[in-house]
Amino acid sequence: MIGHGFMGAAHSVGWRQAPAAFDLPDSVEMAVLVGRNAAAASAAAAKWGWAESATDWREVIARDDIDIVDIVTPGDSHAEIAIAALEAGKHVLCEKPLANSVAEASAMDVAAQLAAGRGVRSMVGFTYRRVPAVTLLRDLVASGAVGEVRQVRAAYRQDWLVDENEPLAWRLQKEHAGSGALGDIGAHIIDLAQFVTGQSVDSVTGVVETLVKQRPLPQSGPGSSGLSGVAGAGFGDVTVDDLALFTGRLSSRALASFEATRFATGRKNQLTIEVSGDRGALAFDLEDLNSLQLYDRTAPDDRQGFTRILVTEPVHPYVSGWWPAGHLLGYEHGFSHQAKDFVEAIVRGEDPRPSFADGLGVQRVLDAVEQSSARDSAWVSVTEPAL
Ligand code: SOE
Repeated sequence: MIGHGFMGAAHSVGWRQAPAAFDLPDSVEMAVLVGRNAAAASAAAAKWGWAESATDWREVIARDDIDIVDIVTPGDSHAEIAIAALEAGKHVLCEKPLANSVAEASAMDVAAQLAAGRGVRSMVGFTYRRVPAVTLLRDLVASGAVGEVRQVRAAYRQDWLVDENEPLAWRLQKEHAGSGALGDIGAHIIDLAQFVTGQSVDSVTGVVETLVKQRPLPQSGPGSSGLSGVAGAGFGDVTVDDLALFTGRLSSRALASFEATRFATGRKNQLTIEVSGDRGALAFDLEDLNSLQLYDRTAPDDRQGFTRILVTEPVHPYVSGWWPAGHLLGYEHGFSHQAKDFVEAIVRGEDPRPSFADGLGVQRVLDAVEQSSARDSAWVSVTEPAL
């Protein structure tokens, strides 16, 4: 695993628990954790259960005893590491967003397709697909539970930038993060909207805004989580968006609204998605992640209303690996489901989803939203070449 910030911790828990919860077709050894700072990497490796630590990712991907490379660094290094690892014959799991630009994501997709021809697999870490209630939502939409999809409403809302003195973490710098709320959390809801409907976002209109243009520089370089830090002397420019509001037209011509914000005061990490169709509706809220709300228009008149499905039963996706019926799962379980699905795909010789092509598709939507915002919110086709 390369990187060891917040996502490194989450992925480590996933890798550690997946073989215990699920009957994987091969063993998983957490071999090496790589970080630039030797002492920090060594401490993280000890804390999260990696056998060794190292500082040079190139040396590690050249090792014969490494089969999988998991990339959890900021977006500015995804393309370089992923392409090198795929060329070295390693299966690659890369954190979202796939890259910082469409050009980088395209190069990664090309490398992934060439590697797939040699039996080398790749996947992008849109982990929320693997929250059982989200997987169930997708399955129910596919089975016709809501009928024809007419509208999707998706929002990912955080508030960690409301304080204007919050320091300039790497997530606020375009050269490291690519974009702000748009790419960091907007990418998740674009992926989810496409995943649960089975449709692509074909065109968008939107606006992105940077509300606080300068922030205190962090005390000792950007913190590794990119989410917090201690303010030091001086100020620097915020070069990414703070919030993004956009509308997408799906391939069926249904409309989807998206809200990605770090300024939703009081909302710490709220992700909601609602799919409305001519037969019913389904709604998911990450703050209540063990359940799903179903509305069935065909139910008798005296029983109309959203009903809560508790997604805690062995029949539900992934749940049978964990606790007896009715016992709850949390944020971290999605990372185990991701590790499980990736290992299974590798051993079965299948290309896992979300693929780098899926990641590139999301990147194109992100790019189109920025283009739309720069053009007074004009509609922009997602396949349109960058300006
Ligand atoms: C920060 O906004 C962040 O950690 C995202 O980068 C993750 O993808 C999301 O799961 C939680 O919030």
